[in-house]
Amino acid sequence: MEKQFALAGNPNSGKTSAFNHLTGANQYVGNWPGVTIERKSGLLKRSKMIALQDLPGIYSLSPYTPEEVITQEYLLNQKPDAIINIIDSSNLERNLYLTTQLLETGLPVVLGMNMMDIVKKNGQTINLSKLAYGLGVPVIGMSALKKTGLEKLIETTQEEAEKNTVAYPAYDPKLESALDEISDILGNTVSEKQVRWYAIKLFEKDPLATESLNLSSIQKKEIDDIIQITEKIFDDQSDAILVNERYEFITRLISLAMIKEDGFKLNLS
Ligand code: GDP
Ligand code: K
Ligand code: MG
Repeated sequence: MEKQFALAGNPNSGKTSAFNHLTGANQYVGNWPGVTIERKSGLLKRSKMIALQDLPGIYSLSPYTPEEVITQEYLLNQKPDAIINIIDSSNLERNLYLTTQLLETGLPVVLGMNMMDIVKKNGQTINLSKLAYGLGVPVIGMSALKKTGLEKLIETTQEEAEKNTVAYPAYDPKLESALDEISDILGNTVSEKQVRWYAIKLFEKDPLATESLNLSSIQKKEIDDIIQITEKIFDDQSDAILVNERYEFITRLISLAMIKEDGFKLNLS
């Protein structure tokens, strides 16, 4: 059986550079259905049984830009065997925002920490083991420019795809209990692996997810009540609650994984 891995990440994180090294001449270039956004897929040089998909560059998985919608639909409906999240490690905080959402798709995720040559040149050190521990998924240092780490990245992704395990950030317990309640209301409307994704999207009042689920009016009412109560507790809008929680998770991760050198305080913003 052929396996399908997808490269996802911010624009200019190095996805296409990695894709080109990994697939070589085994590439197919077309367009995504209905849009003029280029679609590149190919077979891995090291195994023709693994297809690689180069997804459009995005900063988040929202329903607003065609690139975000393409990526979201591909991940949720085509369900690749694993996501390779290519990170510009010299812009860790910004890049990890998308990571929190990729983890919530219910697919196995491996982080390809790209641009490690730049991190090194800047005199920064990222503790990859601690980052992996904090995220709950493998984190592989690499440089698509210097062609380092790519073999290990693919080997690790193959292992994760076999195991098919998922990990996702845990947020404030008050938010978590709202998400649990929404998950209960969803029941088996969605698969077990995707229930967290949809619970979060419904909590954020994401129109794309809401439309796609075809909920009963009772389900909608119960979910609305949970959202209203939680907004009161946090004194904030539901979508803003999630954004804040994501950044708090990322801040904790970075303080765990970034090592300050030479007594200088790192400026990560
Ligand atoms: P994409 O938008 O994610 O597909 O990113 P690209 O693969 O097009 O890369 C964006 C830019 O970053 C290009 O100029 C690449 O040559 C450069 N680049 C990619 N990977 C690395 C890396 O590991 N180190 C350095 N220094 N530059 C890289
Ligand atoms: K680019
Ligand atoms: Mg590209």
